[in-house]
Amino acid sequence: MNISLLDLHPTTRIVSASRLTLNLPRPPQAFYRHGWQSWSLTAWTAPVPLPDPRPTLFHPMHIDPAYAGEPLPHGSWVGAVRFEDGTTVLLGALGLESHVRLNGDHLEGWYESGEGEWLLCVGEESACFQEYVRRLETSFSPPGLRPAPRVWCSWYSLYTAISERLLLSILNGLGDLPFDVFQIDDGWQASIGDWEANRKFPSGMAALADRIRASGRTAGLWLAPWIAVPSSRLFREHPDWFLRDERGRLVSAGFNWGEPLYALDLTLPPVQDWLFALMRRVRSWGFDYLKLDFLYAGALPGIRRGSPLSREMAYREGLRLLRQGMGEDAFLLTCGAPILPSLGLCDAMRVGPDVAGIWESDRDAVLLYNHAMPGARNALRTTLHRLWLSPLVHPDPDVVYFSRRENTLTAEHISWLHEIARICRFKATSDLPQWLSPDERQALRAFLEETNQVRHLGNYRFQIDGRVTDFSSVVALPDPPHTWKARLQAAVLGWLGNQPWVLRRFYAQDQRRLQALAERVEADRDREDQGFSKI
Ligand code: 9PG
Repeated sequence: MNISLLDLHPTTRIVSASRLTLNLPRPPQAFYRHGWQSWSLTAWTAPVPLPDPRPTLFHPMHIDPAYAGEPLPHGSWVGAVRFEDGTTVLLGALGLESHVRLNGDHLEGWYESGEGEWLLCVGEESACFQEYVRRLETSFSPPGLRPAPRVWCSWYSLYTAISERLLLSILNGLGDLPFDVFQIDDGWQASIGDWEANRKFPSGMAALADRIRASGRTAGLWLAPWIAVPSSRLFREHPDWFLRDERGRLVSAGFNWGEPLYALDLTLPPVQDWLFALMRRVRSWGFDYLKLDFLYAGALPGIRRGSPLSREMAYREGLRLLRQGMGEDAFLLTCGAPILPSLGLCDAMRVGPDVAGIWESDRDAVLLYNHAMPGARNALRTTLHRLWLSPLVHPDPDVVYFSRRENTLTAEHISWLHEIARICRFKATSDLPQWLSPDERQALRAFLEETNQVRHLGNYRFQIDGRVTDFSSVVALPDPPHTWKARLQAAVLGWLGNQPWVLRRFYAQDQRRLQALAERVEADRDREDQGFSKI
């Protein structure tokens, strides 16, 4: 179907088409590219192709791997263009497996198969996105949103170096700080795929959930239920449960924890039974807040042997099953999650890559042109471009810091993180109580207690409790490497990043660093256990 902008009267229209081309009056000034899953880059960019992020081994974790190598500026489900006078044209699908790209002065949309509905909207940027989210609401009928809890999450201070002993001392150290949820992240499980307590949790997960609940908080737990590493018992016992391609080869879900990742085939009945039982089990341990991660694995391209569902439909049915297993009363935060197929089934969704105690890594941002890697700037950039989702799901911008330990962020960076959490109304931190000075602890308490008045002033400007915060300088993207020297460096780094032995060495190094960190924290604990500052 071919539509000229001049035909767009009124300025909002719904059309059904498998492919659609919108003829623009002239090439636009900027293109809004919407990344596939939580961590994928989402931003207004120049209307030109951008390099795919490197290393390519990470593609399943960072972009929609089905569209790696797409030469034109491209996005998942929705795309928009902006002209010099600020006029925005949005093309947004109301169904799954749909894509938008900019081809000169044509904005093109297509469904991977069959046809579906599209919203076409011309006008002011925020009005167009508001209209889009209003239409999505009808398609994905989300339940009423319950308030987002205030979360203490173990990841961003201890990473995998958690243990029952350390977590209990932290729980104690948090005292009466107003956290609703105490969430245990990666590091408790026997393996990725084997969701049982490891040796560092000798009393078992139910006992720990009991202790958390006894402190008056909801117990939260992280799992990545749809992936496994080859060394896990799950993978060794059930290699036939994993997604394969048309030649019978395992489909890659990326590489992490020093190993390749593989994805479960969610359409297989034994996999479904196993997943349902897993959700029942973690609820029976006492965890009522679940952070389910690496969910993109459920929608990777592959041959699904249980039913002929398309990839995002298989994802959605898989998520529905997890939801049924955990029950409507659990709070579900999805992470690493394809955005549209998750709507209506989760309470909150990570809408950007991971925050980290660094602003931006030159290696990742410039040489690897990867904006999905952990870092405060990457997290802020993508989150800022997904705030329009907020009527349908709580956007989780990831944690904020109050402690300055193990952290190179400036006061301004830290304040931006605080402000985005206020805008999203989703407040979380991983700060260790023993690392907080009395002033920092007081500031954290005030942050958690306050309710905020937020008004969007346009572009990247917000009025929050009477002050104006402008994120304009955050969102810019660096130029892709262009000198021959930078291109060569990028190629070498990209190659190295694709070598499992290199990644294993980095992982081993990281593990040693984390071990040392855990020992330091344990030592602090022993020294300070007697007297946490109580404010
Ligand atoms: C636990 C973490 C935390 C975090 C999640 C997720 O390789 N990667 O691209 C990659 C991206 C994100 C990531 C891990 C690896 O973090 O977002 O909050 O739960 O898993 O492992």
